Amino acid sequence: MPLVLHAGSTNKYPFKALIAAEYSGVKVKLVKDFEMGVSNKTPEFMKMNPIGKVPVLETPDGPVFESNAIARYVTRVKADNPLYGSSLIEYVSGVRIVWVLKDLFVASYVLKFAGFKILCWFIKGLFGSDV
Ligand SMILES: N[C@@H](CCC(=O)N[C@@H](CS)C(=O)NCC(=O)O)C(=O)O
Repeated sequence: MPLVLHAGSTNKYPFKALIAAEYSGVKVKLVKDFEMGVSNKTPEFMKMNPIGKVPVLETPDGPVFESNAIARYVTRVKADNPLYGSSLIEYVSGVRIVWVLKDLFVASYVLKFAGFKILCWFIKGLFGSDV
């Protein structure tokens, strides 16, 4: 029986779980007729995720929310999944890439918004405060 994923079909977050499921050979299907802002505010949905956000995965172990947690759940459903690497060191290398990329992403995001101010401070430092 496929695991049921609650989210709209155009939402970016469930893609993580769907991609992980595809690579792992685990069956996951999107819930039918999901309507953002309606389906995720029903009492049944709020029981699965009290924050009311999607995606949520229904599993035999209970509901799982947060897209990265769902992707990991889906991946771990398959025993000895090669996505986890064939050894502990391979697994750690994979995890490390994720965190390095996340740090880079956060750094680039901060720079995008703070970059101009940092540049101004830098120029002021170089040429004095009249710039
Ligand atoms: N960190 C969460 C983010 C999920 C998220 O932001 N979901 C949005 C959809 S894009 C949502 O459900 N928003 C509805 C709401 O906040 O009421 C994850 O990765 O699952």
